[in-house]
Amino acid sequence: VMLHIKCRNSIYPRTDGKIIRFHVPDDKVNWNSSYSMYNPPTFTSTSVIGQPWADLDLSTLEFNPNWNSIDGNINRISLTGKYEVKNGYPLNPCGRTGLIGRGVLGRWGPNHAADPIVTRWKKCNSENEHIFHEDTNKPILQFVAIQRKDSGDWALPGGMVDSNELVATTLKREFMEEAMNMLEKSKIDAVKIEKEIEDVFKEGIEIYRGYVDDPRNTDNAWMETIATHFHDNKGDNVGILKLNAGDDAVGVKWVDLDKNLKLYANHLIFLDNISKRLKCHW
Ligand code: RP5
Ligand code: MG
Ligand code: MG
Repeated sequence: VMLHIKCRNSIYPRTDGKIIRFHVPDDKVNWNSSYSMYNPPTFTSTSVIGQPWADLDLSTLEFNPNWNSIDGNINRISLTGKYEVKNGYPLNPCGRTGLIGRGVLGRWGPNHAADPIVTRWKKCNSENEHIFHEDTNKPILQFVAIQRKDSGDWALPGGMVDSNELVATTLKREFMEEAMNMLEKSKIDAVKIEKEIEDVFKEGIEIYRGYVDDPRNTDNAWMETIATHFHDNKGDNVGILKLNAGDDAVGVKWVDLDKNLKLYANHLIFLDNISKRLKCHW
């Protein structure tokens, strides 16, 4: 498991700085290392309470989730393996975060997301030739990034897997919502958009499945994702799409892959994997 960083020693997001995580040094992250002073605050945002997509509070008598299993139509299985449940509360498989509760996450335990990584080669407009990076002499690859409304960070256009939804559906849906503003389009345009992305989304290669080092994670709720790569090699499918930010994205653009990018959560690791695969500039 990874050493999570973005969900430690920080102010909890979307709380106007009111919720501050308990300090967790690197050597106290693991649940097995004793930390007798550990006394984190408890926080579950009012924004999740009573929502149809969210769990009930664990103190609710009639709420008895089946941990580590498919619980009705809710997937409570972690991609990281079996997680522990202590005093009725699931424990973050990557260790302490300095916060008890659910924060702004809907589910106790794993919250499943999917991240589409859509790429094309950077080309010279007039000649249709690859552009090589001057330092590495390797061709530059570009991916579709969105700017998140909540944190302002640039990120992959990913989102939560709805209950009973296939991951393949989530990947397409979130791309269309966040990078193509599908929710604001007319029925006719929506059908056009679906048609336009069809070819590229046909062939995806899974490049990551597991825990996400997301700033919203807590000791009892965390993000997990399946990241899938869709490459438009000739650049004539998504390569020519009209990008338009929508839903919880406030910006969208093609970004050159580079190891120095600053991205949300641990999204940069996913791209590192792709750079090795396609032997592009990194
Ligand atoms: C990250 O949060 C995932 O990798 C995915 O990109 C995203 C899903 O959450 P929302 O965008 O729906 O907030 O952990
Ligand atoms: Mg979304
Ligand atoms: Mg999203």
